[in-house]
Amino acid sequence: MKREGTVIAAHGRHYLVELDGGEVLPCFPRGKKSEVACGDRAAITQSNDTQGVIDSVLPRKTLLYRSNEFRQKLIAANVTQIVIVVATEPSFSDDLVTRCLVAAESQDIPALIVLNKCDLTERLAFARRTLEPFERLHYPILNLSAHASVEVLRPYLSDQTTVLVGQSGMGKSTLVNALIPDANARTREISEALDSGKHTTTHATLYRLDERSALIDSPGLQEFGLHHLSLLELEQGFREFRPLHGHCRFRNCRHDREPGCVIREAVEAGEIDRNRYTAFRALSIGLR
Ligand SMILES: Nc1nc2c(ncn2[C@@H]2O[C@H](COP(=O)(O)OP(=O)(O)OP(=O)(O)O)[C@@H](O)[C@H]2O)c(=O)[nH]1
Ligand SMILES: [Mg+2]
Ligand SMILES: [Zn+2]
Repeated sequence: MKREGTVIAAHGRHYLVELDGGEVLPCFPRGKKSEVACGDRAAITQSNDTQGVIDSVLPRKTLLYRSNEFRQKLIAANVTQIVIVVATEPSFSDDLVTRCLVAAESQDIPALIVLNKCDLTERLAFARRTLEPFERLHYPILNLSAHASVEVLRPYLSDQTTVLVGQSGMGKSTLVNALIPDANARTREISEALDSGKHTTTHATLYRLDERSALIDSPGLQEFGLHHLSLLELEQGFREFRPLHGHCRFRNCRHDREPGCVIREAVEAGEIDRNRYTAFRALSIGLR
């Protein structure tokens, strides 16, 4: 029987598809290459009561993914919003935050940053300082503690399909459980009890907040390669570069050491954050 549904869990070649109507069916992709992401809409053939085959993925509104020179890894499809989760402890990489933001900007997906574990006050001031450059760029930043209350985040999630991304241990799954009490997302406590590795969440899962809102939990990121972007897309991903676009002396300026580069001038003048510029330079290597 031909059906359609939403991919609510993607684990290697194993998928869970929530059929329109509500029931959940384990599915496998047709063919060897599986390019199906959590959040995808899929056309499936239901083989029997307990299994189906994904015939095709319906056109995506957005696709969030990362890539290195060899391959790409899908994170989530059809999301309308990205929440980058960082925490007071363990410390987080501002470079990774920038990469997540560039990926979001390149797909025109609005992003916000959650600083979690604000109950751990010792490193709170340091974490806030690290986030200042993003605040100056007008990315919304919410301070909260998933252990105390997540209510400041809830209004942002309504009518959205939101994906939580970030490094391992930041508290993404804890946030999911706080927002959706019957989600039962596996958090570090549970994996420590089961003694299973460092990354607690091993695959992306979509949870329903209500009829029109969903939340996707994703595995912790250690790196976020953006090899699939062109130099122009990368540049557009840095929102503070946009007003300067086209103003460098050379039209094909890579904003490295070219004379008359307005981006470099803005860095020297303190108008563009130096760490952001360094991140841009690192990401631009090899891009055309
Ligand atoms: N003190 C404190 N600890 C928290 C808070 N939120 C989460 N934690 C703890 O942080 C640890 C990691 O939480 P997880 O939710 O498993 O982190 P994750 O981001 O899902 O990690 P991965 O699945 O590996 O990507 C757990 O021990 C949580 O209890 C918080 O607000 N305050
Ligand atoms: Mg997790
Ligand atoms: Zn330039």
